[in-house]
Parts: sequence; structure tokens; C-alpha cells
Amino acid sequence: HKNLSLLSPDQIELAKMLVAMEQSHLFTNWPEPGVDDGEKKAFFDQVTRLNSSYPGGLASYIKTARGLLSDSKTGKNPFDGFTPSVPTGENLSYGDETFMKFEEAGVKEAQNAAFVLVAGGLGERLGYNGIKVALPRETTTGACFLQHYIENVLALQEASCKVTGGQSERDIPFAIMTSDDTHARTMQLLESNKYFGMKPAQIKLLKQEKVACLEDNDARLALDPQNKFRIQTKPHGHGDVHALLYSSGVLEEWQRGGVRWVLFFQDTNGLLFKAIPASLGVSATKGYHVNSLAVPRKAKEAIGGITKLTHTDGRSMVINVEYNQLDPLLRATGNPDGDVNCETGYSPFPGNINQLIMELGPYFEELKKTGGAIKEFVNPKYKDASKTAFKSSTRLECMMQDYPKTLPPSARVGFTVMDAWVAYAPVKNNPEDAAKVPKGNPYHSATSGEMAVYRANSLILRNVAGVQVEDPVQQEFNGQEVEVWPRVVWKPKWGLTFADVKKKVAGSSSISQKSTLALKGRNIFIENLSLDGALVVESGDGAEVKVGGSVKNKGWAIEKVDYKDTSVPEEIRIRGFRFQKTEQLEKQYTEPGKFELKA
Ligand code: UGB
Repeated sequence: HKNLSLLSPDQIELAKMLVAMEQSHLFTNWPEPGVDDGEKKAFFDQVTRLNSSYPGGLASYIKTARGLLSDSKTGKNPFDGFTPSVPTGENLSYGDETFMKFEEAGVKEAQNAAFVLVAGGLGERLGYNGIKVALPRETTTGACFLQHYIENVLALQEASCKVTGGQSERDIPFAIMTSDDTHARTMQLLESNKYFGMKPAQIKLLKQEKVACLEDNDARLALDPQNKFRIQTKPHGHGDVHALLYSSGVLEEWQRGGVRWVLFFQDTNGLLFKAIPASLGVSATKGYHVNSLAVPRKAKEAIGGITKLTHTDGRSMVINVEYNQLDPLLRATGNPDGDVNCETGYSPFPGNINQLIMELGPYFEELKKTGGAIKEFVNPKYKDASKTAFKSSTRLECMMQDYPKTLPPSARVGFTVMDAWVAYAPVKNNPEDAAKVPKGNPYHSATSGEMAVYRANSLILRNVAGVQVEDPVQQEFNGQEVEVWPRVVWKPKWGLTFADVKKKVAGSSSISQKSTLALKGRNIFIENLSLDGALVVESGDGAEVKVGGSVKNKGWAIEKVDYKDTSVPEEIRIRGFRFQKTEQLEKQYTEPGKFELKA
């Protein structure tokens, strides 16, 4: 009471709320007015932020926390009454007729799309010191994930305008969710690279706030161990993206601007955009309000399983069951072996890759009701079996893929399964943990993430009639055995869709395993090329270059690097290899016109 004069009327209301919610321990030991007044004000500034950034405010946070902590203490099963079964969805096979039909539909729809990248996570499993979107997607060109994503959105924007005969391109909005851990570095990466060619106004950064930590089962908020005038905070999870899009007014702006589809994706999946046009085509054709992208999943792989949950009362939903919950859920519901591979060699539950496509209209209507609040969970680490005290403070968390949990049964929720080789190659695990992944399961490491790009591009070229791509060799890097294919990379504007790739390749060409092929331009046509070495072709938008003949040189050999060798930059050593760029044929065509490179 003595310190009340320091506070604004709104802050006095917040103080009353905290007392009513049994949180007076936060300020009972505060000194007399005149001592640490600045810190006291800063404390209430923080409370104001925590209150306004959570749908329903801090009182609601504390109330929900009490319920979830009590359920956790009594061991209440979050899936009580639900039986899991394998759901049915759309299965796409890259490059076949159905796939190409959906791809075409998706490119048309793209002009009504907006993209949302969730990039607030630090990637604790990877342990990389920088932000993950700044990591090279592959080290042949060195283009980072963010550059790759932006160039794909721009290529899609242009392609969509072209196929729909639009006079002027509609800028596809691109939002990035950041956090205190990633915001400044994401901004800096964009600014220092001129937004990778995107208009600055096209990009919106939305910063998520952390949430208050909880110190006991009564949901008493925890004070920061370093500063008794601050509440300790931790990340709330990627589920924040919905509330942020809503509260920032971005969704409303998008709706006014005619956006129909909102596509969510994660920070390090170097293949995803190969699957985007077709999966958007599925959403548009099937009229899905929510469409999640999935891939075949190995049992126990650290990706969630898309599951049909049917309740004893008749309700049912198709939803992600997170990787740590799927096995116990199966065991508890009559499957004593838990999460195991079936005769296909994969778990029968498709793996969620957290690429969600929402139809904006129904999504916005739902958010008007919920404010974007997502069903949360709590995961306290208890000191002992009595579950009365925590080892360290905990907090509520939420996941973006849990959005459909609050939807009515009438909502059209579907999913699309794509081949993993063309849709999913995340960089999540550090080399040490990746090397421990059970044999046959994907590593999800910087090594596998890069090799997957070469594999996918090589396989796509193999799908085009007349291109012979030599078989890969098996090699071990950082304790992980991977297939090493020719290092084939191209700019999104060269080969956005399979149809585009087909148009750029003619005649009969071959690429040997030791080769590198980098295509950095829009109109580069490969015709009767025999490549055994390294070839890098760069062209301006006005240039049209025909590339053929026989290229043979020493090329770019792969040299092993140990991840513990700190003399090598971190972004390289986490891959376990680097290129020895010994000899290459490198050509640039910056001027407009028609050119021929006949090697
Ligand atoms: N992220 C944020 O933006 N903010 C946060 O507070 C936390 C994360 P992780 P996770 O597809 O491979 C998810 O840590 O959460 C961003 C799915 O839940 O990489 O362990 C972060 O920057 C799981 O079902 O993954 O697992 C990153 O872009 C499975 O599908 C994204 O959120 C798995 O991803 C994901 O964060 C997968």
C-alpha cells in the first residue's frame, strides 16, 4: 500500500488483480517508498506487458495454470476418453499427374496467399549460436534459409500473376514471428541484405513475448532469481503466432487486402517450398479450412503424429499428437507395443511437419471468438513422486498446430501427405545427438538438411525425361551416414514447380556423382549437357542462356570437417564437410539477350 502512489491507475488495478489472484508474495517484501522506486515501476511495466500480451490477461493465465497444474499433479490424461486411430488424408506423389494438377491450382491461388514464418525459437536442440534462419540452406551457394524463403515467395508471386494473366503483381505479404531471442538479429539479417529483394513494406515482424514462470502447484508467479523486481519469464511456444496475428491487426489488414490463404511454416526446412504449390492446390480444391502438411514418419521420430481421436461421447477430430505423447497414448489404448513401424517400414501415423494452410475467412472468424488463444499444456519437472515441488520454475506452453482443437465439428480440417524427400529436411539436432539417432531414422541435422537438398534436386532432374543423374555414394560426416548426390542447386525462379523444371531441361543430359551444378538465374535452359565437374551459371532476368556440351573439370571435392574443430566457422563445422573449390566453369550473363554456352 505504501508504494501505491508510484503507480498509474491502470497499474493499481493490476496490483489489485495480483492480490486477488494470491500473488502478493511478488511485492510483500518491497522496501519503503524512496528506495528502488525505479525498479518498482519497471516491475509494473513488466506486469502491464505480461497482462496485455496474453489473451484474457494475467488473471486468465494464472487461472488456466492452476487447472493444468492440478491435472498434471493428479496425473490426469489429456486424452482421457479418446481413442487414437489412423486418419485418412490426401496422399500426393511428387511429379505424377495428380500432383501436377494440384501444383497448377496452387500457383493460381498463390496470389491470394500470405506467408507466416515462425522464427522465435532459439533451437536449443541444435545448439547453434546464431539465429537459425541465417544458416546456409546449402553451402554450394551459401544462400541462407531466410533468403531461400523470400526468393520462393517472390517467385510464387510472379508465377501466380503470370498464370492468372494479372496486369500487375500482387505483393504476397510475409510475416515473421520473432522473439527477444531472435528479433534484432532477424531484423539485421534483412536490413543488411536489402530484404533479399522483397519490398520492406511487404515484410512484417511480429515479436512474441515470453510468459510468466510458475513456482508451485498454486501457480504462484516466480520472481527472477537475478532480480527480485522482475517476474521470471520463459518462451510460450509457437502457438503464440495466432494471437499475435490477430492482436496486431495483421489478419484484419490481410482480409481487407483480399488474402484468402495463410500459410504457416518453420525456420529450417530447406525442402518445404517444393511442396507448397501442390498443398495450396489441395486446400483450394478440397475447400479445407485447415490443411496440415505431413510426411511418412518413422516410429519415435521427433515429429508429431497426425491422429484421429475419437471420444467415447462420439466427438472426433484429426489433430497432431506430439512426439512425446503418441507412444504413451497408444500404449494406454490397447496397443501394447506403442509407436512402432508397420509393414511399410513407417509408423501408420503420418508425421506433422507443421506447415499449416488456413483459409483466412473461417480462421479470422474463429480468432474473433478466441483472440487467438490456443489450448495450452504444462510440463513441470517435479522434485519427487509426491509432485508437491518443482526442480525449477515452469510455465504454460502452446503449439500452433493445436489451433483446430477449439474448432466445431463442422470445420473442414484435412491433411496432405507428401514424399519426405521433397518436403521435409529440418535442421534441428546438433551433430552429437544426430549421430545417436536410431539407424534408419532421419538425422534432422545440418548434415542431412543440406544433403537432402542435393538429393531432392537430383531426383527431380531424374524425373525429367532425358536426364541421367548418377547414383549417390554413402559417406559419413560427423558420425552420420548420408547419401551424397551430385550437388545440384537452383534459384526458386529457375524451378519453382516441377512443371517449371521440365520446361527448362531438354534433350539428353548427364550429371556425374562428383558434380556441382548451380543455376542462379531465371532463363537458363539445359540441353544435351554432359557434366562431370563444377558448373556455375548466373544470369540476369533479361538474359536467356542455353547451356550444353561437355563440361569436365576437377570440380568441388568434399572435404570432411570435425564438428569439434573450432578453427572452422560454426555454420560449416556442424555439417561435417566443406567444399574444396578446385576447378569450375563459371559464367555470368548480366546483360539482356540470348546466349549460348556450348562447353
Ligand atoms: N518457435 C517459435 O517461433 N517460438 C517459440 O516459442 C518456439 C518455437 P522447434 P518443436 O515439424 O519438425 C514442432 O523447436 O516445437 C518456432 C512440432 O511441434 O523446431 O520441437 C521455431 O523457431 C512438431 O509436431 O520444433 O516441434 C521453429 O521455427 C513437429 O512437427 C518452430 O517454431 C516438428 O516441429 C518449431 O520449433 C517438426
